[in-house]
Amino acid sequence: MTEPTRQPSFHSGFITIAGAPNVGKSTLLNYILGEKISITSKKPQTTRNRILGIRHRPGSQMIFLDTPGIHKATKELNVRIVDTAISVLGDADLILAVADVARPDPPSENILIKNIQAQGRPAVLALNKIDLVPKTVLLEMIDAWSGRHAFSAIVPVSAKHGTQVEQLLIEMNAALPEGPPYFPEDALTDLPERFLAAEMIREKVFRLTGQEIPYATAVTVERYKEPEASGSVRIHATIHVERPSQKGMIIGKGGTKLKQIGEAARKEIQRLVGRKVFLKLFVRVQKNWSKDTKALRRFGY
Ligand SMILES: Nc1nc2c(ncn2[C@@H]2O[C@H](COP(=O)(O)OP(=O)(O)OP(=O)(O)O)[C@@H](O)[C@H]2O)c(=O)[nH]1
Ligand SMILES: [Mg+2]
Repeated sequence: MTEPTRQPSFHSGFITIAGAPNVGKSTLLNYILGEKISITSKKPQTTRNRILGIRHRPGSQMIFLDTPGIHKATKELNVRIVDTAISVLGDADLILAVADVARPDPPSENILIKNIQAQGRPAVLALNKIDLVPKTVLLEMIDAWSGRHAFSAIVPVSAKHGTQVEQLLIEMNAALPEGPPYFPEDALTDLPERFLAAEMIREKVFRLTGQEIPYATAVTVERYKEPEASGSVRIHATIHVERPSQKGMIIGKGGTKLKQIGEAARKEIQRLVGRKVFLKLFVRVQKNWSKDTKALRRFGY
């Protein structure tokens, strides 16, 4: 009698990327995917929704869920985005906790650890931004973190430079359960282009405006018209702010700021959809939207 041939096992699962604000979660996701789908900026609380991205490897499919930064929130918008992050932890087969070695944030990290322990799922820790600290500091960090929670693995990385990200992927692969692929082989995300377009516009507002402006901003897409044949994608989008003074700052002197935002966003969207994009931006005041439950829901939070 012949032995039945054993298929090599396939591993798959959902990996929730979680951590304090600004630690580099979205930068890490983009590096892993080799494609920018999650917006990033120097300012905390950039990500506001669950962002799904799929990494296909021989023998595995890793479905990443990027989340907003977990912290002690007081403002209604932030309370909501932290709730989103914590609920996505519950969808995970594996949690990828991310921490910043250059700027520890113990209060937020403690909330993260508490929630990981409440979920009782396996977790791998990426200690990010190792390019910013000397080795001695890093070794102390590894030591301190290994005493805080029983992570399956702790991997020092630099998401910005890609250092040790392959090692991190190998550790995560090992921690994933056996299972079939959940998405087709060429799928990158489940997010509609319309949503990603709004996000790219929001990123440019985060990167190109100062003070409270990014936090007073939401973006909606009113019109997203696919081209007939090889024409351009036509997008009409609105940047919502809370006060007339903020509207003035988004538009800038002679419309220069809005033009800058539109041009940078258009290039990003074009790269993402692989077609020429025509983008028209509007700015509207929606008084105190970030404290208005109905408006928050309308803006997708
Ligand atoms: N030097 C250095 N900077 C990094 C690294 N990874 C991310 N950054 C920077 O850290 C900042 C925050 O990165 P994000 O990816 O937006 O961080 P995040 O954790 O997604 O932030 P939120 O969505 O606000 O919670 C950006 O300016 C990144 O360029 C790294 O490995 N080294
Ligand atoms: Mg982010």
